[in-house]
Amino acid sequence: MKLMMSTQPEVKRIEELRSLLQQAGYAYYVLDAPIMEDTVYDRLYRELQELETQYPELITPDSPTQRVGERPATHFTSVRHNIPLYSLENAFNIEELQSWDQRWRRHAPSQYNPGEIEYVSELKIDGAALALTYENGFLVRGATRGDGVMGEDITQNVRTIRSIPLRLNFDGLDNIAKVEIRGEVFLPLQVFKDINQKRQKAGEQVFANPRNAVAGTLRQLDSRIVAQRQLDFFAYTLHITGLDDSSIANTQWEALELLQRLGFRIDTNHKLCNSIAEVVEYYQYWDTERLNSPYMTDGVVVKLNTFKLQEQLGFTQKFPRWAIALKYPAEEAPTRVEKITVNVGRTGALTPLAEMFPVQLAGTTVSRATLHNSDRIEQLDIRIGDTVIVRKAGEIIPEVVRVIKELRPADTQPFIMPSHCPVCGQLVVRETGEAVTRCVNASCAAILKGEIEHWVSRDALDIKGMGEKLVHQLVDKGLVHSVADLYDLTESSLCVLERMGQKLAEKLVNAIAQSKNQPWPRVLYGLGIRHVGSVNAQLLTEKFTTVETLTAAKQSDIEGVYGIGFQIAQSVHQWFRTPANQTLISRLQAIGLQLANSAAPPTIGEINQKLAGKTFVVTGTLPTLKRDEAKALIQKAGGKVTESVSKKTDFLVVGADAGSKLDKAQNLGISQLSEAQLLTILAE
Ligand code: 0OX
Repeated sequence: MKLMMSTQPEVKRIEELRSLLQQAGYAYYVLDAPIMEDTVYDRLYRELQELETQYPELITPDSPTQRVGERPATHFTSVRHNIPLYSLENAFNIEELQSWDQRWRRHAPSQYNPGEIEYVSELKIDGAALALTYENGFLVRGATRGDGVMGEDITQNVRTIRSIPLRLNFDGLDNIAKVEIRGEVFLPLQVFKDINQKRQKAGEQVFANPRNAVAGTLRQLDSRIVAQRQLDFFAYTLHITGLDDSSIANTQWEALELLQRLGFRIDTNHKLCNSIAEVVEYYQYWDTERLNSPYMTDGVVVKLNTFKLQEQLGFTQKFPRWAIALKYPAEEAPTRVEKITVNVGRTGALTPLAEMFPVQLAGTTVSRATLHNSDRIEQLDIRIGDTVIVRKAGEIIPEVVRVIKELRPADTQPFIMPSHCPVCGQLVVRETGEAVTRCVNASCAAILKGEIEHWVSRDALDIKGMGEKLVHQLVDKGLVHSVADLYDLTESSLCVLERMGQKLAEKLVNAIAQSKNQPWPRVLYGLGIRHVGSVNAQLLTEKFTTVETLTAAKQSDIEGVYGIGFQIAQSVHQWFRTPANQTLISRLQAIGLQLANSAAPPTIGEINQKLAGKTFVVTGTLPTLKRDEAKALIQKAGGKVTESVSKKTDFLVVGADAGSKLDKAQNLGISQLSEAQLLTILAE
């Protein structure tokens, strides 16, 4: 890349792009009210990236392109918190909440009128606490709680969280030299579910709950992986240094408002309560309502509202006296294990499942729970016939927490992992040092079904209409013995299946044929190589742009890819060394699947001339662009911009409060475009 000296227009354009992207990111991730389409965002982002590559001296730490680090960290350093991060005292029932309310009053100065106390009730988000330091408005540090005194510096990972501003919105607040913001990092339940689904498909261990997934993600050394996980953040408190912050916020209520002004997301379900009875009402309301929430909550945090009172009360050894967490009871229930069955997954792993007498938990009926592997069964000492406690919270897979040994009947049966695969009958293998027992028969129907389900799944070849039932039928009827056989299916061969009409068969054959256009990273992911999820597939295909180069690669070459560790490299290398897999690749190649990256997408320069020959007039106040910015975008794309509307005008770009130009354009029947439409055309 040839580096050049920047000139005024480039400086201006870079600033313009940054501001646009920051506004769009804020609207999307904090306000949850997008102002531009993804394609437009991507296009503007790419333009900024290209300009910054040309003029690296213009890169600033708050640029939206600077969220993901260049290279993985080797370790995290320990950092001392300027102000300790206290944890919260827990109350497990309303009596304990009331007793806290009595207790803090004994420490309060006498001028407080007991009847005039305000509490702020907040939902207790189940994630990980995070301390963010901003200096002169810029994010300089993100640290975990650790033991409350020392935490870990995870700034590189924190920067990838899109709802955390890299620069504060200092509208009228620019005298804040240093501020520490605290809050909770969490994973929305849907994202958590998707991550686990992908991990399961990639043969990786699933996270037990969103909190573990957050903790595991924040500890990732590779910030590119963190960026993929879509962590989110709610701020709940702030400490300003070097300024009498009481002038800005005197109460927790005002602090939450201030955090929003500074550009943070807060959980807006908080409520100002005037009595403990109101707090209890809030707690009871959210006990059921929280089941509809898109993120996990495990209680209510109650805080005394005024900072003055908080200061006067101070802290005990461990907790603030002015706050408490009132927890919801965990969703647990006793039931009986009726039998233990064994499921065989795509990777051949045998997973024992407890089949239980159905119980109601977290609003659903639970009759099955994973027991993970035989070690886990041994640890918990579960026997068929035992009464056990099962737990389920939100979307989490139910799990057996413990056995109630006191209730164990005399005739319980221990579980013995089968020596042969329950599906194909072949001997199973448990390698030394591994917890998992596997079927290693490559033509086992269970493995084959899993492989095909994975191949057709949304993130892989995305073959619409190929559900689990259909895949099972195809394998059971012997129509498909490998993913490559899908491409030999015809309408007539499909018509032998149950409930398969001519129309549906035709649709499926088309969908299968369409999948030949799916790009190389998806195909690689679809192969279902252990440890190769969609992120790793993307990373690998960036370096190995063809299947030939990946097949020929040494294990050390694969390990040399940014983000790919020893275990993944070994798995990929072995996969391509296996003769049966090489045969599969040859067949897929002959079928015409994309086993190489196609030419790079056109650059901005190449697609720029799309408005050539068209004349535009811009009028009114546009939602995000200044009129000059819109004009510059049009001109850059080859369009001509004039000041007045005439018969020669092709399009009028209209914003709010447009005046006579709009009237004239309407009279002349000239097409009108909103800003969003213009940006879409530019991005298409
Ligand atoms: C939460 C949460 C945690 C501030 C000082 C002591 C506790 N998990 O949602 N902590 C706090 O407050 C801190 N608020 C919350 N909402």
